[in-house]
Amino acid sequence: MKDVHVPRPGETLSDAILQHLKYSLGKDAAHATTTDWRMALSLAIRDRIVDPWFASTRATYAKQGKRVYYLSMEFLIGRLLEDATVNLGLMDEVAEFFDDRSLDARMVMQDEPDAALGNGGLGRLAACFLESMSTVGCPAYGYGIRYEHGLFKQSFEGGRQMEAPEDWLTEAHAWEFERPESSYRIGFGGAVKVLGNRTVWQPEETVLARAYDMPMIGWQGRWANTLRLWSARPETVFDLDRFNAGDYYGAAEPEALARTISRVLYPDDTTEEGKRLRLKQEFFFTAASLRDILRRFEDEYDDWSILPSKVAIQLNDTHPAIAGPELVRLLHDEKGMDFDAAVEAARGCLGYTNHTLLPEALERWSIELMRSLLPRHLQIIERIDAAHAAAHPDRKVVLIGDGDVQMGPIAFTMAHRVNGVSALHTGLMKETVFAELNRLHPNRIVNETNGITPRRWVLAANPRLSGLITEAIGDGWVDDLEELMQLEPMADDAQFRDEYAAAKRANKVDLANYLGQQGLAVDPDAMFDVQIKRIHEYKRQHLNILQTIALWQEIKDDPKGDWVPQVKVFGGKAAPGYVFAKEIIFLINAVAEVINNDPDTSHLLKVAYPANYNVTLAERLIPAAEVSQQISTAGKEASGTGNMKFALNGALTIGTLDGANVEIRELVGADNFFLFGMTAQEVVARRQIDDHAAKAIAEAPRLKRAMDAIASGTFGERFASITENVSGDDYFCVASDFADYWRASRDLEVAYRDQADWTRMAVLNTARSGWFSSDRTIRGYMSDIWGAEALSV
Ligand code: 26V
Repeated sequence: MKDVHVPRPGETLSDAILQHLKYSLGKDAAHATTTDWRMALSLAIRDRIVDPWFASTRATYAKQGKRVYYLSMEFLIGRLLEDATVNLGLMDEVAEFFDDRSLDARMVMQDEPDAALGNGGLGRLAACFLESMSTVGCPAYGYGIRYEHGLFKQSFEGGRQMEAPEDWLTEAHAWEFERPESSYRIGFGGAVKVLGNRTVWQPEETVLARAYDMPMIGWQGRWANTLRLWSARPETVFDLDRFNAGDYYGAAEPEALARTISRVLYPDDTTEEGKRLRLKQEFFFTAASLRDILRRFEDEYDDWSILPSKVAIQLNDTHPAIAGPELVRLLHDEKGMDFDAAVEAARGCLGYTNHTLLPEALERWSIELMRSLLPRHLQIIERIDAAHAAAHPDRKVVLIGDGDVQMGPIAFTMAHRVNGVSALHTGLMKETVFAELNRLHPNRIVNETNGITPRRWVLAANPRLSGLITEAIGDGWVDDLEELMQLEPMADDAQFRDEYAAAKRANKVDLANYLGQQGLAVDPDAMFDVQIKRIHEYKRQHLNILQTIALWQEIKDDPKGDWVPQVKVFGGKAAPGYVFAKEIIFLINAVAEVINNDPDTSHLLKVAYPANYNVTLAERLIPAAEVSQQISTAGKEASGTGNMKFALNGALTIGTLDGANVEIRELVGADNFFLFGMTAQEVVARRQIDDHAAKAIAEAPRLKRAMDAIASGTFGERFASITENVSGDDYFCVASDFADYWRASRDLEVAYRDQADWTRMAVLNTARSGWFSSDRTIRGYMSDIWGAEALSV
């Protein structure tokens, strides 16, 4: 997209939009489509970002301080126009502009493609961090991959998940600037040669990494950082000889092969798939980012030993963990630094965040794969492993073992700080996966509990609540979220509660209308209960649906009873290869089909499962939610971040003592949180009991009845894989937690009947959740891990 319009000083936003419509897009207002308006608005907003963006870069250079580089395979940024508009304080002006033309600003903004360059929590966290780093003035760059296709689009056919490719780049957007001058040659394979006293890697295959930059503007436009995404392209675009010989497909082959690397996001957040391509993607973006980082350093300094005082590199999970060996290779092989000094310098720069304890998600690569793609890195890893062994002769942990290169231990040994993402998770890291490494390096593991950006997740997503809060306590809360504490006394103020409840009710009406458009009528006065996240056994959507079936059965026994009408909302995608998760989706849809069409109960209980859950849908669901389902098997959810979004927006949590639920409960108060289930320790003990699931089912007649209904075909298919799993091995303890979950669910309903008290608890959730701002998290990383200072322009 060429921007041919140059903004003039003093030009109003509305002039700028019209100018762009005319001169950048070549359209006149009478014939402009929604996309034309959206692009004209985007360009006008973008013009207002460029100056603060340049000013931030200048301030960063002038200060010569430490810069932060956040390396992540995923950035689930969603739509950017609304974020940018809100952060520049231009929302009212934009709304007015479109009002005047009988257009709806929100609709215009929702025309933007939702960039789904991530799978779930880890990618969305990276996006919140980008926004917070800009808001607090942390000089930082995000580095990732410019996937042509983000996370697949989900639809349902006969209740089953279907996947279609996502295509965000085919739709126009205004946020990226191509940087052809920033291209690096990235190699794979080949051989390692020793030339004199130097070791040289001679790759056999190379691709180019080309940079695309997106500005990330912070609150009130105070600071803007850059998200730099790498796109893979061939060194030779085209094989002319093959073309001339009539081999047209063959002629295009080099291009197709190279581009494959940045073609598509891996849609799996638990298993290691497509290993070779995945490792290539990881090395591709990590190597390009490191070259860029060193190039910038070299422009300013000539002493490699000060690298750790100028550069902090954060590894978002092990996906960029090859950064350790690659940085050592660059410093030692290419810059001539002594090997041990290179290792020390690399470690001084690197930090590693762990996001999961699930064994199947811990990355390992076979030695053969590593040798064939990254032969020099394998040697470097062997040497680092040997040095570690020499320093700790009694150590059992190895970087290469069981035929595999172990990325977790590599990330750990190559980082000066390793962090978990909630207090519980960090504790479990110390006791389990990294127990020995923690003993050898006792001060390396730190905790940085996750957070979420209040600009997107309250201010932009929930304008009704935001307006009410600002009216009550001013707008300081937007960048100092703990100011929400001032709302606490208002929990006892009947008038404030009424206004708070009215905002929630209006959000529920919006959601009811949206679901209505999709063919599901729901009562906006029912209790809105929401579980949105990736579908996974440990997250236990099947526990929720079993409880829903049991509730439906009880209502059917006594349809005239005094029930709390409720809408159970599910949202989420399953990895395409994750058969059990897809079965859970099928079961939820099958149950919905029966319950929603049951004339005895459908006024009391509905199940909604809108397809294609993404950031945009989350922004719709969370403000309307009254109950937040956070029901993972304790010890399995590293943190969760949805749980924080719900609490801030005034939904009450029903949850286990898992991940950040623990901290949410401590902060909002145990009385304002519906706790159930076993602790992480109890789960481990429970699994030792023979037939624990069968025993639990024998003691929970409601669960038995719900399972029998499934098995007898009440919902069409019999879903044997699910019932057999829950009554058999039941690793995730669905059966053992069921009875207590049922109890807590009924407690919720009792509480819901007292609307004034419910609202009081909701207000307290909002008031006491300010600590979960990602601004707080980022400040924690800056002081505990990065040693970086905030700047301002
Ligand atoms: C692993 C893999 C394996 C190969 C294929 C692609 C892929 C993509 C992602 C992952 C790791 C996923 C780890 C993850 O997303 N963890 C989540 O991180 C959130 C942010 O810290 C946290 O709130 C969630 O509890 C945690 O599950």
